[in-house]
Amino acid sequence: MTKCYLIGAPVDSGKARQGCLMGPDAYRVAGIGDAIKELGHELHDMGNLSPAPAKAPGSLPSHLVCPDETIGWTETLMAAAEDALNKGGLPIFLGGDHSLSLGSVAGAARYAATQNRPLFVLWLDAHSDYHTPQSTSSGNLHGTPLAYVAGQPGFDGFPLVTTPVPEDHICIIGLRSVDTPERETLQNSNIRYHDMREIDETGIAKPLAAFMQTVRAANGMLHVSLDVDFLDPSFAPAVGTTVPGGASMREGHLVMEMISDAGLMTSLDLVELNPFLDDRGRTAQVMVDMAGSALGRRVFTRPTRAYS
Ligand SMILES: [Mn+2]
Repeated sequence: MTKCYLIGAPVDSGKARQGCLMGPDAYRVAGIGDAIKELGHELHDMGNLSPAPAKAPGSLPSHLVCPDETIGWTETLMAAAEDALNKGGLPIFLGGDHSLSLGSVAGAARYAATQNRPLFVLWLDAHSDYHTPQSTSSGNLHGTPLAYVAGQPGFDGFPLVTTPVPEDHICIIGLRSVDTPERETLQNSNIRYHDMREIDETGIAKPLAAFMQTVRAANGMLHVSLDVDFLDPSFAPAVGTTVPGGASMREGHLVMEMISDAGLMTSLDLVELNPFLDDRGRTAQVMVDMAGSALGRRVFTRPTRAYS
């Protein structure tokens, strides 16, 4: 039994296209609360939060979209993550665009440091989100959270990252849209990244199992960040950044079921759902089902097997 804290994060400041602010309510309408309770977990819905007032410094590049609001959200969500973890709970961030992860991951990292445990981050995404405010050409801060939590420079005015997540504690799965400068940065980093080509060739279980093994061996905490665009748009269309060729329904569930089997997940983001682009709520439903798998739902109960 897990104490699940639903944290509504209607963050829409990470990019120009609007709609993610409806995400938290769409998850509730799609039944995330009941799904959690049916799995035998304790449910605490913290409602929808609002960003702390903040003012971006003039030293940030002028083309950034809504930096004030994103700084404010980062403060708010860092505190919310720490609070839920301090209560012994599993924070589940109902996004909101991916800029919410600047706060959710930084908060989890700060908490992990108080426990003397390393934090690991599993990033399920079509993109690597490893831009800095200076390297992003679009100015969309939803493409920057991993760089921020890894302690990359350039995030003037954002809460100071006192406990950066080491690059080799980050694993990205699902990549299929990476800009050239980002590709170079990734190739020169210690981040583990697995693109769809690799998944096609080796299967999705293998790289995930290897990462889980590392987390377990280090007695790590694990933050999972699930971007809707990790999934193929044919069954999860409600996202502003659709890229064809994503994870299949079964690959998605397998990842979530393996996360549940491993019992290592300590916080979860559900991000980039844009209900305005959805088709009768089907993407919201798929994301709720994915969360259900990560929290223990099974078609059949069966002994855990090793994927190696
Ligand atoms: Mn993303």
